[in-house]
Amino acid sequence: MRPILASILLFFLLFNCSSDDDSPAEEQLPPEPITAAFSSTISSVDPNTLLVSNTTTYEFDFTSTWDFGLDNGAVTGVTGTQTVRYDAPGTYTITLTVTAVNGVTDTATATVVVDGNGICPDNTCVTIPPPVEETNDSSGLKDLADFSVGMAITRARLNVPQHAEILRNDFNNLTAEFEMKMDIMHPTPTTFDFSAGDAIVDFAIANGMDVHGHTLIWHNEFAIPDWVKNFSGTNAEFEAMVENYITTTLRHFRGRVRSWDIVNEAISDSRGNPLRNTEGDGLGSIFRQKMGPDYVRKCFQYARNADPDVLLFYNDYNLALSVGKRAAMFRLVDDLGDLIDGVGAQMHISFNSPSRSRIQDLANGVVSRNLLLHFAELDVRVNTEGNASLTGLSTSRANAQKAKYQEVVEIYDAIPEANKFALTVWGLRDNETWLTDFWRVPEFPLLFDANYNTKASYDGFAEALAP
Ligand code: 9MR
Repeated sequence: MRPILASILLFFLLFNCSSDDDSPAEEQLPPEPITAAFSSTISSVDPNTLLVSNTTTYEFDFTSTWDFGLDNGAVTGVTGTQTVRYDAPGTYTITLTVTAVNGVTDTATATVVVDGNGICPDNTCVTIPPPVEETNDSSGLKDLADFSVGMAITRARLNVPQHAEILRNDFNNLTAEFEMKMDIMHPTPTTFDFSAGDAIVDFAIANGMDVHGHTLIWHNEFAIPDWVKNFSGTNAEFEAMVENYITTTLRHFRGRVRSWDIVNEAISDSRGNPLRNTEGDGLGSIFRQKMGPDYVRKCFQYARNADPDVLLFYNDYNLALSVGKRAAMFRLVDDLGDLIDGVGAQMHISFNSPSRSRIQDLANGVVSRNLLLHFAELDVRVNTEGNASLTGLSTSRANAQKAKYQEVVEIYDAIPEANKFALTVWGLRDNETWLTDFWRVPEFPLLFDANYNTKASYDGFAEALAP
């Protein structure tokens, strides 16, 4: 053997002998075991979407495989935050498997619980109690009517047993009097608060009632938060904010709220009834100012995109009394075409006005357009003289009020089945009415007195429906 070959052979022999008990550093296993970890947060714009981030840290290379518990199986090699949508209620398991270069693996798992509202934070869902047994004798207003009979409600009043009992007996369609408006639901630029709305919706579902959402976009100073009144961004940013607000709200209540007033009181009472715009004294609309003349359509489109199944309404007042305002409303509604499902005609009326024929004309106009009609916010003033010392209803005024209630219900009851939606009364007891604050005189416009006794007006409502 030549000397050079002998030396190479010797080198390999030496290397092989020593390798058993003294491995070179590059062949050692990575020193730390790998530990899989991830975090997740619910999307702020879509309650059914989870944002999942891989937080595994490791000093050597590793691969990651996700299984989000959905039908599409495992995915390997994706990086960054994963956006995962859980549409159907149920319980899902997310599994992250990480594999180190040396083949060692570890897994981390988390459970995702989804209910009708979306993904449940900390897997804690609001429990919706099962519907209660009907305890009444089926003679309430809702039992007499072949349309929904609605009532304005606040969260606090649901906790008053007598109040709740009357709701269950007579009504089956609830509207939040103020707690499903923008000032409550979107109190700061970065937060939403649906807690009061959720309580009202939960009560309704537990008692077999529907909820009419009221109202997403309303210019009124009492319905928008200060940060919107003083919005500091660009018009494009304002519009994006409105889209996000409508989308977030409709998705939050999806499947639990049957219908929404998308835009409320957009039409001005001034000559020609244009859209409210830059009028002072709280009569202008910041939405018109920032989003342009097409803002109503934009809002309806955002709503339709967010929840294609919920019924969309335009809601306004004096539509029976004012021929001009009614015409302006129908122009707006006609322009919306398929984006709108129904008209909410607020019925803040008086015992002697508007006339039966004007109310009928309004109903006819909605019916002729194949839209749903909501006689919304019904109350019938009796103190039109503004008597500051009025303490109650005279018999003749009580009977006149009864007749007007009966008239309104008869007109509604006579419209075709296909156009019927709901007739909603704006408050239960006379002492709860907003009209006292508004007109600053005593008022008795509702179906129940302060002691929860039915009034003649209640009988008028019932008699209009009697077989
Ligand atoms: O009756 C409602 C009153 O309790 C609220 O303070 C107010 C502001 O949210 O809204 C009142 O309801 C209004 C309704 O939402 C729209 N049409 C006019 C009603 C009376 O102002």
